[in-house]
Amino acid sequence: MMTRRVLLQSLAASTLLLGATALKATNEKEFGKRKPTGSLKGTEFYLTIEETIVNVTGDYSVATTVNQMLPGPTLYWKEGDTVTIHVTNKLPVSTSIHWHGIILPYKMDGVPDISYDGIASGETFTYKFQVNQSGTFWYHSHTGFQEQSGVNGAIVIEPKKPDPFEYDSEYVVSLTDWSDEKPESIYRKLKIHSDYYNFNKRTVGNFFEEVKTEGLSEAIKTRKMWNEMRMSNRDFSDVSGYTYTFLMNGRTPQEDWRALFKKGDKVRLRFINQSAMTFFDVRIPGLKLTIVAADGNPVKPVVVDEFRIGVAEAYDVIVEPDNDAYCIFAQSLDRFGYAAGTLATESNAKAARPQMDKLQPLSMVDMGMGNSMDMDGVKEESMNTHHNIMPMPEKPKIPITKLPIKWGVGTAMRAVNPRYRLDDPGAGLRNNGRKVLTYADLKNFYSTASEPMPDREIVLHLTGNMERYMWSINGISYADSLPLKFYYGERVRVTFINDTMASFITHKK
Ligand SMILES: [Cu+2]
Repeated sequence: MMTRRVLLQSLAASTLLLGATALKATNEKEFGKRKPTGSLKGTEFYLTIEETIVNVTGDYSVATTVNQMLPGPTLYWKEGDTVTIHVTNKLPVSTSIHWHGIILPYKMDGVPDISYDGIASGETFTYKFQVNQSGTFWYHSHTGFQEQSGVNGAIVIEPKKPDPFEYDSEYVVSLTDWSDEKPESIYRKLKIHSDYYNFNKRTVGNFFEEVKTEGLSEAIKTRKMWNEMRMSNRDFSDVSGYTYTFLMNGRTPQEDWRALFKKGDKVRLRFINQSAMTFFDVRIPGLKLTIVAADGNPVKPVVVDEFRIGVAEAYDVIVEPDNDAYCIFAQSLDRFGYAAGTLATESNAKAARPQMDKLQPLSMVDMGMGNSMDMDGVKEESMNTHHNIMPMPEKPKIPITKLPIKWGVGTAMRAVNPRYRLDDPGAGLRNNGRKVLTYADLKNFYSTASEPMPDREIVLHLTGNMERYMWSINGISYADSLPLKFYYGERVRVTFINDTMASFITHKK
């Protein structure tokens, strides 16, 4: 446990971190209190990135913050405006801000070593670009692990012409995963033991349960198969609630972030997953959720009870609450914890918190193996019966560029027969008695201006070695990779096949 004194000693011992003035200005009572996440509006913005002492879990810890807020301030822009954003780096190291999903000139994109040099310690970089879209987005540092330790915030862009749906009030609901541990230390532990934070691995007790339900020989076979694959079917996420506290708009479940509404109002909730590694399953017991936009783009409304939100995704949801209070409940995919808040008519109305769902073991299907594997006599049907998976729809023939895959220690597994799974709610959400959103439910509201068919398709395999915590594309690490060649004006479809059991985010622009 880190006490304030130890922290101060470690601060004093290191040459980095807060200036003396910041420490002096913080009196004992205020120490560790967090500024609530505020918002900034207009066309000119000033953001300062610095280290701030915070108390999220009961212990003092150091966050990298934007304007001393965790998460950073929500930026309100207007479609058509030109925005100017001055970002000052008061960290001892370099930083950057990347505008996630925003279409802009590449020099304004904020990715160090690709679009600019980053922002050196002590410097200010001014971003300036026209805003040519609308909806719910976010920004984050693209340097080191600063996004994990706090450099992230929401962006809300008001459209030129009204959105194709109605609402009376709105809130941003940002989800993050906070750790008092330095992200560098989490990463180091994962490099040494990839299952460091995963305590869900099978135990002897589980084995005897399996023997009861499956019989001895089946249980041994299953166990042997998983062991041969050198992984666990409880391996949901690498960094679990053991180190993470899940936050809703920067508040812990105990602090209970609250949003007020008037009965009869339609409330627009802009959910953004600003976490570093956590997928959340979100629901508001007692309310139907109408999904009206995904990643900033309006979709044909879909009514569901629950949705899974991956890292960096955003969903706009409309609810029509008519009781006094509801719980906004976002449990982590590994069921180690949850972020939660309250939607209420008055500030002290309370809503019951649901129980977290039980963990369902992963199946071979969850690993993208479908029924193509026949390992040690394990019947394909037994792995595939609990839900239906549609076959890959037949694609019109277009030229496909398949790049060679480099096999080696970094390419530990391969999805032999990847399947169409966009209509699958996903591990832990199948047959749970609730209507769960799937990617197949998402249809763009406005048709695209471009031709529906691409000129060319490029297939890329996301590869890796879970045990070594090594990740690559087509077996080639970033350091050794060559750029993909696109021709100016061509329309390309890039298909990613995830050969690993890990989840990935792909940036799309
Ligand atoms: Cu991003």
